[in-house]
Amino acid sequence: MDNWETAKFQAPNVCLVIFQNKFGNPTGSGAVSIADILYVRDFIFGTATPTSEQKTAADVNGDGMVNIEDILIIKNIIFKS
Ligand SMILES: [Ca+2]
Repeated sequence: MDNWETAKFQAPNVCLVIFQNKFGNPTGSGAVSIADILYVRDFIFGTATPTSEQKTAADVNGDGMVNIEDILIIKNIIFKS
């Protein structure tokens, strides 16, 4: 069982919310990819302004801020899948 499977088992309601918020996928493409990292980078550097939905999707650790920590988590999602 991988971490995602474990999370679904332990907190199915939280995972449903994450799914609805397009967790880690601010581009809204339906899959988490390098493009999402570039998007989040643009949010951090202020060269792109996220919608509230994109900000929620980019804030993968849910701390209310979009920063390098979120990029590192998205990177882990990409390379562990
Ligand atoms: Ca965050």
